[in-house]
Amino acid sequence: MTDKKDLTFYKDKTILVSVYGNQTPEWRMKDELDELAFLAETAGYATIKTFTQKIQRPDSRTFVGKGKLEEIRLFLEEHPAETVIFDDDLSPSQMRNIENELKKTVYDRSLLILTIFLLRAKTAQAKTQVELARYEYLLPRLTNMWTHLERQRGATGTRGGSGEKEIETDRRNIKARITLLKEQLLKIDKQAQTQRKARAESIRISLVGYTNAGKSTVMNLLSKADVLAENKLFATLDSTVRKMVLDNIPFLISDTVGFIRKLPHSLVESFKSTLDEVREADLLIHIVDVSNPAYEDHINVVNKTLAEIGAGDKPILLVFNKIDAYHYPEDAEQPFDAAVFWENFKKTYASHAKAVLFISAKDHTNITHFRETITSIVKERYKALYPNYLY
Ligand SMILES: Nc1nc2c(ncn2[C@@H]2O[C@H](COP(=O)(O)OP(=O)(O)OP(=O)(O)O)[C@@H](O)[C@H]2O)c(=O)[nH]1
Ligand SMILES: [Mg+2]
Repeated sequence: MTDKKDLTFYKDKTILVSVYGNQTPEWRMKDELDELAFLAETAGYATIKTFTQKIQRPDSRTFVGKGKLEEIRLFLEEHPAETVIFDDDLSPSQMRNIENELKKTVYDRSLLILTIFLLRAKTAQAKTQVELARYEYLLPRLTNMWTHLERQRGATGTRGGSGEKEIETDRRNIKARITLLKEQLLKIDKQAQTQRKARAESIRISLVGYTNAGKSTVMNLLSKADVLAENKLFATLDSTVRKMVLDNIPFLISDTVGFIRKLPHSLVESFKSTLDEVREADLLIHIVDVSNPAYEDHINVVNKTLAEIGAGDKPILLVFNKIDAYHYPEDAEQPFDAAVFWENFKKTYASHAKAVLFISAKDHTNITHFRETITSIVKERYKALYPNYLY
């Protein structure tokens, strides 16, 4: 969460709204809200208040119940926040209803993630992919966007006929833009495909994982690359490929966009070509931030997303990172032996991966062992590919 002293750095204040099933445990609610606040912060919003509601199923009209919405409205009368961020996706009509009630700009989870991607896209490929995903998100919501604009202009009352006409023109323009972006992406994909073909002979390893797990830090540590690694969500949106040589055996290693809970489908779709690097890899190194209490959920999200992009059956090296920041259980046996602890931990995951490792990329703990494990897997793979080569 944001340090209160830092609030002035942010251009906008926001409130967060999240609903949970009746059975959701407190720690999970806290974790999901922390993640949402972190997403908001990455997009440039400081959270001043969170509202949660436990309900069986979201309200079809306003997502949260009537009473909760009124509570939010009253809070907004007293406090300066121009945006309200929901942790889930809202239907176009839910978003419209909520905006009408609150008279504020409403973000749902997809729009928030899209906004972050838009802010952070640097290369032509990433920019085109995000723009495509954004237009696809906007298309069914054009009426909402007009309401936004009218509110900004301070217009009141119902919209006149000209608004409807302009929405129709916008719709046509956006459709044309989507077609153009798709064509541009096809061209970019073709170039990338040619590049990847040139690499097809090499053994390829891809770093994958939940956003902020430490993939880029590991990439930099292993390959001396210079990928931006920072404490922000989605610091990386492109794939970076580096050549490495371990024990005289060359291979390629790539770092790419991280995954997150409820990643908008349009983004997964449009980032498919960035994720080709993952799909075509011989080995995936799955980096997990073990210091995050929700690391198990994160592992599941990553596995599910990998399956969704067609990379669900690749050999995996499971690497638990950030052991320096891990909170050991308070009821642990005394005297506490960390080595035994991790050995037991490993057993839980042994069947899920080719190997399970525990490292700290920050403190360089167990990195030699990590390199050795990669070397032996790469060697094994080379032997299978080139059985007559002398090792
Ligand atoms: N305490 C601790 N922090 C780490 C470690 N490894 C990485 N970090 C920090 O975790 C944050 C995220 O690291 P990145 O390498 O950018 O993570 P990423 O997985 O590439 O994240 P995205 O590109 O945003 O998906 C940074 O602030 C790192 O300094 C570690 O071993 N211990
Ligand atoms: Mg990264």
